[in-house]
Amino acid sequence: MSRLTDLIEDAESIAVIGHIRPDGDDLGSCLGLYNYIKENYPHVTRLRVFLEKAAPKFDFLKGMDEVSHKIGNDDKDYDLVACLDCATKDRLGEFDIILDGAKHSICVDHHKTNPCYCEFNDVRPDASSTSEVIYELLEDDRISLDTATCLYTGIAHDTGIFQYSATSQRTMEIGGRLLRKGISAEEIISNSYYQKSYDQIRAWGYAYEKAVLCERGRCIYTIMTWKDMKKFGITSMDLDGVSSELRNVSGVLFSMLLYQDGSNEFKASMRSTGNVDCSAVAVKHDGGGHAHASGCTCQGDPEEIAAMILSEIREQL
Ligand SMILES: [Mn+2]
Repeated sequence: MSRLTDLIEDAESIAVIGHIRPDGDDLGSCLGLYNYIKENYPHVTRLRVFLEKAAPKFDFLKGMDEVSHKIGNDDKDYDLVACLDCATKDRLGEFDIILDGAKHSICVDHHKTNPCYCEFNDVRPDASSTSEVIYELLEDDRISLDTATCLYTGIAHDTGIFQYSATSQRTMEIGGRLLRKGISAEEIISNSYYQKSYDQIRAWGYAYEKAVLCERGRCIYTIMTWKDMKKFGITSMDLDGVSSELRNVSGVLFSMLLYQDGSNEFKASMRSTGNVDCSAVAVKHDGGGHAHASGCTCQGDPEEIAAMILSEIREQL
């Protein structure tokens, strides 16, 4: 039993909400919890999951076709709202109205920058993923194959396939327990993590070609404008992973993808390693995340934004 399941026991209507531009961990944790409630708590008469539209590669997750992308008139009075993997209230996007109207709320997350904006908050910065935290809050023997598939997807994505430093012994144990449910781990990883479209690999190639190595080889960044994305017929969602790949360049401690998100607006997707904490820089610009993976939004010329962020990172080198 956990606070989360206690709250579920006492609720007849529940909304599960994720963050804007949902990633694998957000989708996996939200749909994992959604399926778990649906399968184990028949007394919950109104259950919905709210997420922005996700990349089609995640369509295999059970419940994806039941996700609500818009708020209806009757979505403002849930007994319980669970906000998952969402580091700030802002990142709930338009779904924040659902949180405001709910009787009770709980936030389950692993972002160390989370200010605990719900009534109850279970934020574990040491956990590899929100999906891992959700697993800890549920009962293993009530987790179905569908729920296991969702949670495994979330853990695999947020750990870079069990690679990043937040991958603990416990993470691996949970991965093993989810495998025992009979999930198709190879298919999940191949289809949702590594597989790319032809347009996408060409766009990634272009992003690499434009990458600038600086700070004596310790930093690297690249910029993708709307024009660039249009040229390859992709959206910013297709660039998910570019920043992590750039960090693989030998000698690099900090990598960044700046992609256009408004006529005068760019999003910085940052990755770092070792002692470089990119979340400190993200927070400065009203963003957030983890020490080694974070993001923020900045206005202005992208080269100037890059110069500004690099000057802040330089202090940590
Ligand atoms: Mn996450």
